[in-house]
Amino acid sequence: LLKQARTKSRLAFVQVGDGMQEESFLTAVARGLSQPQKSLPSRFFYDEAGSELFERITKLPEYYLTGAEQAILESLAPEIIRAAGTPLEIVEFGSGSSKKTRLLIAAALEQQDSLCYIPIDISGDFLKSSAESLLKDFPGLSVTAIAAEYFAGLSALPETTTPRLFLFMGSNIGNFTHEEAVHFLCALYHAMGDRDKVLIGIDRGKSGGLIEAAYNDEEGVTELFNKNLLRRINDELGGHFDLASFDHSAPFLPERGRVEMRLVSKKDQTVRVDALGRAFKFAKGEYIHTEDSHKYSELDFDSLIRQAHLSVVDCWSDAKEWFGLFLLTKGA
Ligand code: AVI
Repeated sequence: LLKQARTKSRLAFVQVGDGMQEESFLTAVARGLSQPQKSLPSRFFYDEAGSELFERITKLPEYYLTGAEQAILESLAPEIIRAAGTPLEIVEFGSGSSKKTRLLIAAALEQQDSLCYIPIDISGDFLKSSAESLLKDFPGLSVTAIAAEYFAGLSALPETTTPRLFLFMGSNIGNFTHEEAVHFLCALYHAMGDRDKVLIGIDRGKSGGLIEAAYNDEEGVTELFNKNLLRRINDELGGHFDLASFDHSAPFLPERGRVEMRLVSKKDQTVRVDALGRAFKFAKGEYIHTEDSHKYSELDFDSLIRQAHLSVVDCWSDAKEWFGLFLLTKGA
């Protein structure tokens, strides 16, 4: 009981109000399914079930991204923390289970007695359970968990005088369009103090076959993850989607430098969504665009961050050079 109380006093939980968030699921579905090219924002994948499915994806043999990033951190976390400079606080966008972050937290606590970790994630339940498990394992840690989307989370950050290391790992930045990525990095730039740094995980350009396999796994977990959007519409908005009437598709498009996740209608069909009081028509072969996952060459990444007045101070790769971690600072 005492141990529980001790971890509780080191945990602060901030739930950012709905008014601060981007458009609601209801509005996004109404808008996204009314466009000539139907689409749904990928951030709605991550309710509790979706976050768990994503965790399963990270353990799939085909999904090389997590393993490659983990391998870099396993051998280089202390070096990364040293390059970032201590003492520091760690802020993480899209923290999920915080599994890989453990390595950075452990490395930071080797170099400073206490550490404040601020994970920002849209899945509040997931955030709470991972914070509790971190607090149990790291006595020197305190956690301020912020349940919010990225931009809202950024404006909810507490004031501090300690330099911060902002983490945006797992190729999460790849799910932004280039414009959105620049917009987000600019917002981050403005939230950063002069001594703050950013660590960004990038899925580097590589053979299309390897990339496509990662998004079309044998076990079909990515398919379930993709279809979780339709399941959410059914459960939360009174949708009548028959999940079996849609195919998961995830082609790699080299000319766009990205994988596109799609849900392809297997037949002509009309689907009602009760909460919207309307129905949506799908022609056979028509698809809902559900996610972009960009893969970056070093050159393209460099030009992206320059638009936000950030520059690379250091970078680390796995042995196969499939994944890169880039440490950025303000200025040229
Ligand atoms: C979270 N994000 C970086 C993943 C990706 O690879 O783009 C989401 C994902 N989509 C399908 N599989 C995994």
